[in-house]
Amino acid sequence: MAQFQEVSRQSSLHPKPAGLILQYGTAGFRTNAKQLDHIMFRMGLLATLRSKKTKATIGVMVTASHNPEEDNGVKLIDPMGEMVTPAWEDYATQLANAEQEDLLTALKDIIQKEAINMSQEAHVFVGKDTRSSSASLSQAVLDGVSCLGGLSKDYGLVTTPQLHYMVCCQNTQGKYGDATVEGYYKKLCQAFIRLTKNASNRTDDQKYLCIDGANGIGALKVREMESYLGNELQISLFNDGNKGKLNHQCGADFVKVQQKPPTGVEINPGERCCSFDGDADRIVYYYTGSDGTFHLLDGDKIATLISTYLKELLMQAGLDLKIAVVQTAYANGSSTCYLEDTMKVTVCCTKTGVKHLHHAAQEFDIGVYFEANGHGTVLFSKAAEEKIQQQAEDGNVSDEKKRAALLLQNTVSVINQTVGDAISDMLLIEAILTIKGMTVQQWDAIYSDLPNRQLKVKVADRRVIDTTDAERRAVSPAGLQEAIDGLVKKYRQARSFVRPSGTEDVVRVYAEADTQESADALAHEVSLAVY
Ligand code: NG1
Ligand code: ZN
Repeated sequence: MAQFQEVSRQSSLHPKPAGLILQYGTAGFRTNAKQLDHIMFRMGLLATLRSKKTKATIGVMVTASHNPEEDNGVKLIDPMGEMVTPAWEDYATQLANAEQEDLLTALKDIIQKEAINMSQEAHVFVGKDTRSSSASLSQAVLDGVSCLGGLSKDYGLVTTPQLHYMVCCQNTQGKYGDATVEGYYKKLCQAFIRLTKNASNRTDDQKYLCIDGANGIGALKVREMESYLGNELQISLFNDGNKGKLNHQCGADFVKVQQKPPTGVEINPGERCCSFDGDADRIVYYYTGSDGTFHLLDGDKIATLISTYLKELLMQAGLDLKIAVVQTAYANGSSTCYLEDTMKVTVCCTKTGVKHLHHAAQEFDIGVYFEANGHGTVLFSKAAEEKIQQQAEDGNVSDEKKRAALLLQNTVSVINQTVGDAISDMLLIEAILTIKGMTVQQWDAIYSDLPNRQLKVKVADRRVIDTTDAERRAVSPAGLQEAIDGLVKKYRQARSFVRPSGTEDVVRVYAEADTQESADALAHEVSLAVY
């Protein structure tokens, strides 16, 4: 077939370095950009097959998120904006690792196993972040798509969640919104403005927000969005990419892991600030006290704020919908206690990685999911959205119930339900603080985090560590869990676990305890037990 000849011809322009083996991990492929040209071409091929198979548009995002500028990566997006299925992750790994002369065989193998009709049309949306390597790498994806006769739309520079949104809009025939960047801004900003209009006596302090753009795509997109916000949000944007290096000493991952403010941001005491990561799918908030102490409001605090707000609105609207919060083992113990004991909401714990949280959240009427690092969103079931809409439109309900239902309706619209989205989460948080008339300090005071520490340990082979119970306990190597249990017993309110990273060649260690000294000491001792 001509298509396969074209694949052979073009693949020689995107050769695989012999012997290089890469794995499609939690966030797709991610490594030094120099090793990725063949991967990108092949992911263009695979996305085209996935589109033919699903008879829907598939997304391909070129980004390495919070990794250093020298890295890059690629991730496929399924029709509803979600991650691809495990079987297709395996195909991605097989196709990526086939030596040059075996590529056609590997491709035909997938076509046969999935019984793909090669005459079916294929549509692929492609997006990229601001890394210098992203331009040529996304061109390699486009080359892969065209080889197999797929039609591509290149969105150019977009955030990861924007591309997820476009894919979902396209495959729902516009029911979720317009598959354009402008459509995205209009939907989110209009909902935000409707929400904030509900607040009486909104002060200038409430309108003012300081953003660290991590010198990445999020900064560019915030600038683009500003004109859609009217004067409802006044943004001071730092680390906008004009001077600094992507993710270097800044961004959500740096702030969360280092537990300190990013460089490049002028923070006045008490001021509300937030940081995006390199592809704007994560967000954390923070402020400094008048004594200079740093206060972080991470994904757990965000999940608590959002779920409290939603629970109150559901009560006011007289709607009986089940709300749950989905977390991972990295969630601060205080947040879990507060949610379960004080808020009385269901809390689930899943393995690390957004696809696990997303999946668990789909089981509820309303599922709020956040990783502690600030990646998360809220999912509303179809039935929940319908009930909210009915209540908002019902002529017989009280004004109070109607007002709450209308707020819920606009809240649904401001949220990007396809994936965690720093821009959408930021608008939601800003709206909630405004509606509740809450300062960042009051939000922070809902509960106090247990001091914690995260460390990375380099080992010869991280895969020797196997875990169970949503990664909270190690089942191998033998004796490791017992050693951790013994160390944890030495400290108060302590908890610790280890797991192999899905995105870096390291083992991650997490510890929390009653004081920072104890958390640091426990993390250190556990990391020694990992060797
Ligand atoms: P790994 O490297 O598997 O820990 C990290 C984050 C995840 C997730 C992925 C994808 C932590 C502890 N881990 O995974 O939560 O965001 O990257 O980006 O933050
Ligand atoms: Zn990211």
